[in-house]
Amino acid sequence: MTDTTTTATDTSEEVYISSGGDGGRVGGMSFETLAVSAFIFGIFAIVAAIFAIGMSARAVEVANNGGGGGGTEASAGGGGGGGAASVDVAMSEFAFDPSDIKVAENGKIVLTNNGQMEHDFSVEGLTSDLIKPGASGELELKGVAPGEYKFICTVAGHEAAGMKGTITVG
Ligand SMILES: [Cu+2]
Repeated sequence: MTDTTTTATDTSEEVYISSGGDGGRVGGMSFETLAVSAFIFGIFAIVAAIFAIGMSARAVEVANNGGGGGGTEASAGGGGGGGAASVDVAMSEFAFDPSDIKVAENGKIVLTNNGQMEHDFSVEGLTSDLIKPGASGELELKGVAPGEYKFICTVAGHEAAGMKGTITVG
């Protein structure tokens, strides 16, 4: 009895496999249901994907807006600070600190003498007063065109000893 049932089942399976069409209807109910479920699931997946793409597009927009704002702030800061309007420079024996300076066009150098000797600051024919040890002074760079220049201390021997540097105006 049991063997017969098993055989019958085997037979129907064989029919299903071999004929396809008939088997599809008989044993295929669950198969069709699976197919429909997979199809529906697929549609949901596509909708979800489109939604996700839309969300990421918005995220990109927000990021771009944020970046744009940041860029505006950066350029605003850069306008005043490709070189700052005022740059502090310390002097000593025998160096300027910093020796690589960036200053805005028509800006000024604020000098502080931390050394034991008098020093000055000279660039493009403009020279500060001699600044005594412990004192401070300024050199306004009015009329100096944007560009890169060498600056020095004009006291005899100081440039050769190291009191020189590069200044970028603009
Ligand atoms: Cu000097």
